[in-house]
Amino acid sequence: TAQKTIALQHGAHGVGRRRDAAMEKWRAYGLGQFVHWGLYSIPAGEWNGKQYNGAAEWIKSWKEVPATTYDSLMYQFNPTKFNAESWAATAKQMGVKYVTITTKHHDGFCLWPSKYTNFTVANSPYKKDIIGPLVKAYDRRGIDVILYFSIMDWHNPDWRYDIKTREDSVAFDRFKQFTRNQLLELLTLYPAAKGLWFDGTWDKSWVKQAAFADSLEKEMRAMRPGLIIGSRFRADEYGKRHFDSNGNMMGDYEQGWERKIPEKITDVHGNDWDCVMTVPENQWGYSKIWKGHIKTTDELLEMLAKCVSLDGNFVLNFGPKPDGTLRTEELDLAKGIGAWMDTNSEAIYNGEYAGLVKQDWGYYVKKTGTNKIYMLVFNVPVSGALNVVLPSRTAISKVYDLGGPGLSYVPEEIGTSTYFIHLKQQTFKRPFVLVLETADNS
Ligand code: JFZ
Repeated sequence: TAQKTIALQHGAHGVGRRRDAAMEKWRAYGLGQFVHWGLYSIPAGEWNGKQYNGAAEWIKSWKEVPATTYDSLMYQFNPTKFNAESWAATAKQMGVKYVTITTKHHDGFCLWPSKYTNFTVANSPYKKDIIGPLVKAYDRRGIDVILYFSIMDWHNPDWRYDIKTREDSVAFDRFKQFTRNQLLELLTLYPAAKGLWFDGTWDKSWVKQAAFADSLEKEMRAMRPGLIIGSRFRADEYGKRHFDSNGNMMGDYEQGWERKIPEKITDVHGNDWDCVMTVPENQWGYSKIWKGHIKTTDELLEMLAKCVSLDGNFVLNFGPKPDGTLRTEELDLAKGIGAWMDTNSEAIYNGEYAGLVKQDWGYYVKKTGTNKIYMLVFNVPVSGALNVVLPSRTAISKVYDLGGPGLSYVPEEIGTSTYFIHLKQQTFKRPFVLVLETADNS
């Protein structure tokens, strides 16, 4: 059924994937890192001995926490063990290709010395810029940096959740200028940053700013050709977010896959997307106690495989401690993922949806321009036989394991372009990758 298209001034400005070099590079990343760091790492999910039930980075919003007491945590922010190079080295070893760093979360505290507010690192005992050294350290290692920025700002007195009075509107106009100033400041200070990751854009006050947000987005893009902005920045003039009133995505990639992964390729509508994921259920900032299920290396690898197999990137969150170091659990996961990537990253970088019928053993990934199909195997059947169904007239010419030089298989053709790959008799303790080299046999 044909939908009527309505004229929009502030909807999507392009339909379909961006094909410039910056976005092609983003699409090929596969694996990324998220970093949530700010004043909230100091209380770490606890206030006066009581456990906060929500996410640690939201603790300021808890009724137990007086706003001014929270804001005075600035005078305790002194991460003497912070070393940008060592964070970047961990990320590099893990195999990530991009990192998204919180420059300012909802609490409004800036990890860079913004000249538009006093609520920044410059006025903490630490005094120094955090963002600059991180951008430099990651960029130097070939890891692209994206700046996370929360529009919602609990510290700025001009922030409003909605605009109901004349006074609200005057205050929010000041807030819009403040937001613009900070964003242009970030782009000016950190020319190496490749994109902006927006958050805190769901309140009515901001949703009503279609014209302002649209023009600000244009201004930022003009300032930084190739700049990457997700779908969580602005709404159209009817207040539609992510997708405009005609159903077209606003921004360069879909930012709605938060702690969830699509099931099938049609769920992503041909758009670029990434999934951001926490290690425990829902903690982004450092939380002393991790309640509930803690994801393991192999579970995270399976999520990575699934994302790449459906044309997305997978981004794992880290919540550094107030002293500037990473917690052991996260360091261990980084190491585990990195060790697997050392062997298997060929199946992740540049990986794409393979267009094959999904099988129960795991996920297919292909690479355009090659004759290779990767099988990322997470569930080995008791029979040891992995089923592969290729398009008709496609034959397998070679099968080998990325992890075992010389470990190859002779597939059994059980039907037209349908095969069993009989695994050698052994127990499989870790996920592995088989490469299928294909040939046209028409
Ligand atoms: C937001 C933040 O509130 C949170 O603290 C964290 O920074 C996370 C990455 O982003 O939380 C959200 C935002 C959007 C959704 C869920 C949580 N969403 O669209 O489902």
